[in-house]
Amino acid sequence: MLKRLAIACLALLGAAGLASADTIPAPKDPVILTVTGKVTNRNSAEGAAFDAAMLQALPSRETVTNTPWYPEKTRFEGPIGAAVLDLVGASGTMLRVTALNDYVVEIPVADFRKWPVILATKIDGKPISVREKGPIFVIYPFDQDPSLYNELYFGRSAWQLKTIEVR
Ligand SMILES: Nc1nc2c(c(=O)[nH]1)N[C@H]1C(S)=C(S)[C@@H](COP(=O)(O)O)O[C@H]1N2
Ligand SMILES: [Mo]
Repeated sequence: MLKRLAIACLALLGAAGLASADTIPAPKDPVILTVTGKVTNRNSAEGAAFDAAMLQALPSRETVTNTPWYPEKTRFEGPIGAAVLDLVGASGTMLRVTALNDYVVEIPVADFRKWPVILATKIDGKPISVREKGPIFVIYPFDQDPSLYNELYFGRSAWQLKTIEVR
């Protein structure tokens, strides 16, 4: 009987451990990205808030590509968009992204599932300053799929990204 009780307690502790592993810790540094809307894993009233270190810890990609924004091939690096969506438990089909300059554009969630779109936080290995279209720049893998190299995807490449609303 006592043994059964002990096993039950351990099972409960195990479940609690898993649940806490799923929650997102509070940011320690300034928040640079907030994901709102249809998200289940939250760490603030608005949704899931990230500082630079939290984004840095996620699976990332390096995209080296020509772009309309820079005269030369440029190396971008940052978390994979799909990893961010998975972490926050996003369930919608559309992302309404907003930039510091109040630029707003809609990105289908399907884009993040189809391609390794990154939320670039580094350019040529260095953090992207706000003046240089940072701190976050949505970058499609133009290097991998040349069919992305057109106005539709340039328009979805929001720079100075601030919030993602999942709807
Ligand atoms: N933050 C922000 N991102 C943005 C835009 C913008 O005005 N603000 N314009 C978009 C559009 S429509 C295009 S074609 C490219 C143009 O970027 P550029 O104005 O730096 O050439 O960036 C996209 N990302
Ligand atoms: Mo555009």
